[in-house]
Amino acid sequence: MQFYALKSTVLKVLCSRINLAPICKRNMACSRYEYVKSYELDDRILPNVWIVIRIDGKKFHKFSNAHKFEKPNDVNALNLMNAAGIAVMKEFRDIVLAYGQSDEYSFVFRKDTTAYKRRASKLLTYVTSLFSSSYVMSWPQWMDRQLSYAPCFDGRIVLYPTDENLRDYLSWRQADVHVNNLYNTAFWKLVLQSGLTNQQAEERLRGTFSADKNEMLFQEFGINYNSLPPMFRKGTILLRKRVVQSEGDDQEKGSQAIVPMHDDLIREQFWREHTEILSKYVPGKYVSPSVVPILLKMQLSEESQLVKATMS
Ligand SMILES: Nc1nc2c(ncn2[C@@H]2O[C@H](COP(=O)(O)OP(=O)(O)O)[C@@H](O)[C@H]2O)c(=O)[nH]1
Ligand SMILES: [Mg+2]
Repeated sequence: MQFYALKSTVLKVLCSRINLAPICKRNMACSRYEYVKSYELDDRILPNVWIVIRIDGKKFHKFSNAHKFEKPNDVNALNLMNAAGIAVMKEFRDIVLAYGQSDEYSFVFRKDTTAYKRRASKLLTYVTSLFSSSYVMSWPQWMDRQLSYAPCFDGRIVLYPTDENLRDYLSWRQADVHVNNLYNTAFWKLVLQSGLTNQQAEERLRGTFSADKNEMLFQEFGINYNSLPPMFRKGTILLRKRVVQSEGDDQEKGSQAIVPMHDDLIREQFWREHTEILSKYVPGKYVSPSVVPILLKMQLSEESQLVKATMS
């Protein structure tokens, strides 16, 4: 044992003299600096857990003002976020669901994904940078103003061991939209329509409950909160689906697409309708509605152009 240890020390010294790493194998291009690689940590994520990556815009309060987003909700800016979310989901096929609202997006990877050997830093940085670059690339398609400076997004990974934890996470994000959107809708009505200052509007809303804000919107502004666009009230859920024209169509023949929805995912009904999320991960069937959502229409027309191009 001692002899072996001595031999290996001698080997290390010799190797360092001739500029070779001590663990160099024959025919391997190594240098004495190679050992620094061993300082890199193994950040592989535990097996069999839901991996959620959430990105969030940096100082979007300022970014949205600088780019004159409509208040409280800018439909084009939200669709731009959705377009970037779709780009990420197209690239990472192990994402089974994504959920976006305001300046944030959450991406849920299937429990058994082996993408990038489940290395946390690889997954997090790829998703965050692809989202950011797609946001910038898609900007001109959605916004009629110039992008005046580069937006950036932070990213985090959260792991959830059970389906219940995952559902609670998504419910938490969707409940957040409801609370914020109700408040913001009331706040901006008071400011933009009733002429209150920001501070006066804040004071008026301080200590109020949801029911009070609903009542105020209805009585003072004739707005039934529940009739506002579902994207504003519920955020956007992205699911991988096979799109067919009618219920009787064969699912396998449908085009695969990332379908945006604005359903209530807190309810059991959502999980009963989309059983593939928590089970076998094969894209479920989606019957195209008469009014096809713009983000879906864009994908279907991209696909038909691709078919035309390969046929010609
Ligand atoms: N006007 C407008 N602002 C938005 C919209 N979506 C997001 N924002 C802004 O983005 C902010 C996002 O919140 P948060 O991440 O907590 O704040 P941040 O630290 O400034 O990014 C909101 O408070 C809004 O100011 C939108 O559709 N319209
Ligand atoms: Mg933010």
